[in-house]
Amino acid sequence: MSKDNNPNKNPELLQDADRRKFLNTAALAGLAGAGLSVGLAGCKKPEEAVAVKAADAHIEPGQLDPYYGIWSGGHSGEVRILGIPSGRQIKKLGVFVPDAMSGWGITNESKKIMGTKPDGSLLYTTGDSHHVHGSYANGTYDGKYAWVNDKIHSRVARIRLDVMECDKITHVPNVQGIHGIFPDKRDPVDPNLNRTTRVFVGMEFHTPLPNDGRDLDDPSKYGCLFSCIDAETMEMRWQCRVDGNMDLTATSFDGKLAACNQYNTENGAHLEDMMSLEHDACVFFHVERIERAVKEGRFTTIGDSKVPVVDGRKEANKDPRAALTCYVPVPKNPHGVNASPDGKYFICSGKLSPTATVIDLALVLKWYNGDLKEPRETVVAEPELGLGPLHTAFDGRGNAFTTLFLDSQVVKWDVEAAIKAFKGDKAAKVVVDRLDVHYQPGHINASMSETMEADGKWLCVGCKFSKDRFLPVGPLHPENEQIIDITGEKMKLVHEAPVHPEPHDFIIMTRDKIKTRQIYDLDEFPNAVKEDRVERKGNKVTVYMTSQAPNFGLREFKIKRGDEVTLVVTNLDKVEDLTHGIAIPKHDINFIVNPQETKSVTFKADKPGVYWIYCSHFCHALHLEMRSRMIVER
Ligand code: K7E
Ligand code: CUA
Ligand code: CA
Repeated sequence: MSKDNNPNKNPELLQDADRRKFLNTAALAGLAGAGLSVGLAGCKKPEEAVAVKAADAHIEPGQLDPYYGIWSGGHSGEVRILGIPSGRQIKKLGVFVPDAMSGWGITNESKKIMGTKPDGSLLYTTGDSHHVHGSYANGTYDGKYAWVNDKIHSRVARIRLDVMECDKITHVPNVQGIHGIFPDKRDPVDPNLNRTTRVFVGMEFHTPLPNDGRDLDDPSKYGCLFSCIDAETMEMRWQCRVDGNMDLTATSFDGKLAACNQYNTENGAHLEDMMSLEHDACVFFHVERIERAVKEGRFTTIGDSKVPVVDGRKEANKDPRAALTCYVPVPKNPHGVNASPDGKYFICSGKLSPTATVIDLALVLKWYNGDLKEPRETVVAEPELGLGPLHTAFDGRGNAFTTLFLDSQVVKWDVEAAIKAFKGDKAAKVVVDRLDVHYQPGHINASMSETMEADGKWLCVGCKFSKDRFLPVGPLHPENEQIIDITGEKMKLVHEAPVHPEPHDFIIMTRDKIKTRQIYDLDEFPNAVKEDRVERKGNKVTVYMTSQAPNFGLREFKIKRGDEVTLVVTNLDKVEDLTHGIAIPKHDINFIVNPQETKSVTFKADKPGVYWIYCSHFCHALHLEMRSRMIVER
């Protein structure tokens, strides 16, 4: 590629249709450093952008949004609950990181879920939440759970949607950088299990296996594992070793297949090595066969881990009729794999190729039957969409919506037309509409898009850069979640909202899917306080204290310097939203107790003096007066 053709220097080239294939050439290696940000130069000024008609998404004061949005928080480690289409943030959950407002990571109960070091402190105080997906029954959300992955520490968290709190976190062994996650939608064998029973996660970063100091500088010996977790117990079921890495994950509606797109089939350790091939892959997993292999003992284990590991590498899976995995070639460094709501296709975006690859799931099963020669024969369309395609959503009427990171656009395209065009039909009209978004979109999702009930109403686009869209707040800008009306032929941008960096992914479900609880049940907590009191065993002191607005059950209590104190608090209030906070100065304790809930903390009383335990959550006209005295004797 000559200098002038470098779109980094010459951004208008991005509009030139003949050059759109440029990312598909080996010359890309030369662009490596700056290439992926070229699109920034092509951003339009807001006044040139498609007209914004705010009324369409406006929710009147006092009105409820018709949809819940469940948003990941990226390196904030959180999950957020939004109302859609207003884009209003309703709740934030710490999940992988401490959050004083909710007491997440500060109470004994939350620490037990998050994991601790031998000294009782949190194992990790950072997280990187990427992908959120809900549990299924009968092909749609059942509103029971959502799962989210932590890329940095390879954890999978489950969120109970009735209380919108995390209730379990699984530390996936043997892996680094788990990225794609998806629950299955039904059991592959048992027709009675038409609901989620497993959660799959793909490993993005290949490492030595086990990663214990062996094979340090020999990437050819590194490996990646696809992991399966039991959705109910959250225990590991099995892992499957693959060639190459794994990025995003998708599952089929019949429960038979799971898949991950792969951008580094080269097994490269450096960026330019990861881009050397024109095709990477989408690797499919035959769930039933893998579980049969585990049952029959055809597995190994890695290091100290007892989790069965089956071999899904190409060499061991040459016979399609016995294969556990199928590698479908996809151009080039693809990103994103999404299941169409009709259950027929998985779509991988090309990222460095301007295409999306449509893979027919019935043909993948045919390949596993030995009825196809090559895995590539499962590809039924590969339309050219624009530069930097990443993620795809659906409207349930046969259209797909793909983000174009470099073009700063969403492209709406007709999947069946793309299939016709692939077969040679020159009249097929594949691209239906294009819309500029602001700017550089990553994830995209539509209302109910990941279910068979995709309703084609709202499309949300997670724009990675907001640039000039909001009041400037210093070098770091918020991200921009844009909301698009997709009920018509043309997309209509109707709303945008700044969000704290950086959500990666989100799902949008009708609000009737989720039934939330108003208050907890006292009996759910075995340690619920029935009577206010202080119990001492040696230097271990347990303080049992109730709260009922505007009083704590103990006006004061005395302990001795050096005591190990466990404070157990039960909130006896029975009114929803009547939450109390427990804050203890100089002891780094600050958490809330919801109505009829019990929480506890354990700490060392090492500073003699008087400490006012005060209510930190506004609860009552006498909220400021709601205090208890902790007296630490010397
Ligand atoms: Cu889902 Cu951001 Cu982890 Cu794509 S990734 S953009
Ligand atoms: Cu109790 Cu404020
Ligand atoms: Ca590659």
